[in-house]
Amino acid sequence: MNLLKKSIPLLICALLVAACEPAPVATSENVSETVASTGATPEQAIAFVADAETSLERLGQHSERTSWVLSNFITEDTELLAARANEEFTAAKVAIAAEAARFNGVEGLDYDTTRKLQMLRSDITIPAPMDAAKTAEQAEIGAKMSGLYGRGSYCREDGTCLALGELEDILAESRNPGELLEAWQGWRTVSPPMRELYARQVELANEGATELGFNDLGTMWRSAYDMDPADFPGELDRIWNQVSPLYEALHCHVRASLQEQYGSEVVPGEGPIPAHLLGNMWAQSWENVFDLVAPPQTEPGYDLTAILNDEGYDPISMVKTGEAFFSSLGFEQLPDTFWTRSLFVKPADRDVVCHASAWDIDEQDDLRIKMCIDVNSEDFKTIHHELGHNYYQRAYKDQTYLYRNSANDGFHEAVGDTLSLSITPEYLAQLGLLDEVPDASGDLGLLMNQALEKIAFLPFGLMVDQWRWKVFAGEVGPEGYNDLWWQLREQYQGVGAPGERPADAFDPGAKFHVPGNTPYTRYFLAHILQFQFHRALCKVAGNTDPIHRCSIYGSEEAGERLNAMLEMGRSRPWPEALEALTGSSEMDATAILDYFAPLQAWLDEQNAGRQCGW
Ligand code: X8Z
Ligand code: ZN
Repeated sequence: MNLLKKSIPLLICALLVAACEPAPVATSENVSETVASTGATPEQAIAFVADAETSLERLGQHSERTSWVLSNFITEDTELLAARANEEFTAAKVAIAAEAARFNGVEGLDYDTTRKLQMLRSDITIPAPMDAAKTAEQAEIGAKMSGLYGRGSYCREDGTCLALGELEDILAESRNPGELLEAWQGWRTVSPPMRELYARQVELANEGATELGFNDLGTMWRSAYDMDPADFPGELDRIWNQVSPLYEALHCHVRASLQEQYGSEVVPGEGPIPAHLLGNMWAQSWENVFDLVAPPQTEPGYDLTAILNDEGYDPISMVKTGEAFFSSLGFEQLPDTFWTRSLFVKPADRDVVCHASAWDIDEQDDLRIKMCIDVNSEDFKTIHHELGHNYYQRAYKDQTYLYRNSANDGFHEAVGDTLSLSITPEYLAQLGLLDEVPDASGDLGLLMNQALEKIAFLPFGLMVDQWRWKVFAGEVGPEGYNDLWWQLREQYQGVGAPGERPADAFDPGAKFHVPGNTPYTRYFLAHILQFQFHRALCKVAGNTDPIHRCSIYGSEEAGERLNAMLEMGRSRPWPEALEALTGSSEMDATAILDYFAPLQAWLDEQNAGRQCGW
């Protein structure tokens, strides 16, 4: 599924686990040194990779199916079945990673074999130790934590219980600080039981990572970017430094506006913004407080949620509209099975994982999404996000197994969002959803709305893994998890916990991707990349307007350019894929800064005389 879990499956070493040597990877962040060749030949390496791909593909598909059933039907049985399949898959991945060490230092290896061996050594999100009991324990912990999250709800003393979706609605709609606080704290009652499970999982995964020659799991995660993992954090800092002044300007204006709404008792003029007031359960995007912070007399010009409802849209027609966007770029329609096998609506009679995801069950045509769609603007965009995963998956389906993935994980998360940036007033008018295109005087409102979603997200997208990397590196133990979480939220986002947190709180666990073990830096990268993609595709489409007014809808030229990158999958290092689409091989934030330039100017005016920062 994507939430990119290119879970790879097993083989060869299964019976040889004890005999397999760890596979050191030569980077400056690692303890191990590259070992000399064991006398293996290039031909043996080619055969090893081919066998590994066959085996992993078979096990991966099985694991994917059990995860699909679990996510659509959470019970003790499906948890157990998924855990078993995952255990088998992880054991296979680890065994193969270890055995790949046989080929370290072999001379004369071709490009693909070298690249694939490196992927086999390091692309395991949660490696297990090479001890069968520990592998099983780890798989059970994973299933348990996902179950705690998926089934989680907040029950009041009077016995009424609220699911995450209902609590999120309160966060989005209420303007009553007491109600907001209750919903915010309520959802965080699901995560304290996860803390010890998480700590044990970290211990086991770190043991697995070190057995494979990595310093810790964080190093392993940072090894997936076609560069020395030691350089990756600096690359993130470089990009963050480009955009942080814009974030700080937005933060300053939003804090001042929230203070007007709630008073300085609730929102002090200096310091972090209390996390329950930003319209979102994790304060990760702030578009639900648009009405409180919007530039005066600059409506966004329309309310997409109201339009979708007035025009009688339902979940299926929303997805059809997303599909039609891709069709307008020249992509083939989705297969019939997409429509019969996907989950579009929250079932009334059972627990499902509502967090949206896209699936590629057989790595050929069996594409699906799983979402609990509500008819609103946010879900309309999320549909495009998920379809972006599916179209990427289909574009690279003719690659060999290990290359059936995105250039880096940020690319996968960026594709659908790139199309969402083209949901402009012009596009809505083309669909007949707007009678006339609002003039440029409404742009500031539109830009504010986008910034509340995209700019507000950036430091959150960054800090989740800054937390995990420190946890994986052993910088804090379980008793320090929560304090570190809030320290980083303050540092990056300027957002603070509303009041003291209970001693047993494990607030990171209340965010899907932590119990679900989905790396999160990908979303930070995606928020940068999607603007680079958008700017490049707008140029290909012949757009001459400012890029915030550009829609690539209907441009087959843009579709072709996009597809040229998508079909490369992961066969080449990501800078080459980026260059194929944008002409540049560097991730950089100038496109996002260009897009928001008019808003930045307006924010700077508003903030003149205000005390900004936290
Ligand atoms: O998890 C997602 C997608 C599925 S890959 C819905 N996103 C992140 C989140 O919800 O926290 C998209 C934006 C960030
Ligand atoms: Zn995604």
